[in-house]
Amino acid sequence: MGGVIVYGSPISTCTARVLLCLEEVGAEYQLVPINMPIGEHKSPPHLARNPFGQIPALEDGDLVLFESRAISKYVLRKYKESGTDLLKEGNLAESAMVEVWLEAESQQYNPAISPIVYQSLVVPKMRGGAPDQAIIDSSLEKFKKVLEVYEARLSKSKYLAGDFFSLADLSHFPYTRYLMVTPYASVFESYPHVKAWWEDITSRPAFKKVSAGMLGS
Ligand code: GS8
Repeated sequence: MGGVIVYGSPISTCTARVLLCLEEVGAEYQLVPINMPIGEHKSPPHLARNPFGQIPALEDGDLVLFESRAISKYVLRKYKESGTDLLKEGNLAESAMVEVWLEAESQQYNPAISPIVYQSLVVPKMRGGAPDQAIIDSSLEKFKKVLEVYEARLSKSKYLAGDFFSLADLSHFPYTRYLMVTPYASVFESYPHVKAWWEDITSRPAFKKVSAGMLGS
């Protein structure tokens, strides 16, 4: 089988980010499952791919990459001939806006949303524990402040970086997809432009395909 190799798991948020990029550009790829419950991500062969012992990693011949956002950019650049341009690198201002909202995703949105998902989904379903409501509540407050900024932005442009779909939008998918199967999905109801944006991006075929491999489908 040709194409690039992704080491990860279809249920993992960061793996899903990379799979979405591969699906968007229509690339040929192979997903090699890493069995996290038995600690395969900390095994020497995987540590050789990702020294932090995390998933995903991507292998393309001799090139081995980790960090899902960096892998995503590599995939989009490698397959730019596909005609799917999610980085807008031919335009200085547009590509800068893609970077701005990609940073907003990793530095603002992700730190606020991920504890909500972890506490209300991962802890009860995968760790057999009870969610810490104090963490959920404080993260929800933080997340609502982030959503106010997103609501203002999305009332001015259809997508985050401008009136074009980009990696910045795509990158928000994995954690938001899991928020939507928690009791806190209704938080989007108070932000109509954010809700419309979410409905738009989740109607893309690549999103439907990757979503089907995640938990709670
Ligand atoms: C984070 C990877 C990560 O947290 C990236 O690739 O974007 N910044 C990195 N991976 C998680 C699975 S969530 O998709 C992981 O491997 N966790 C196991 C661990 O940290 O031991």
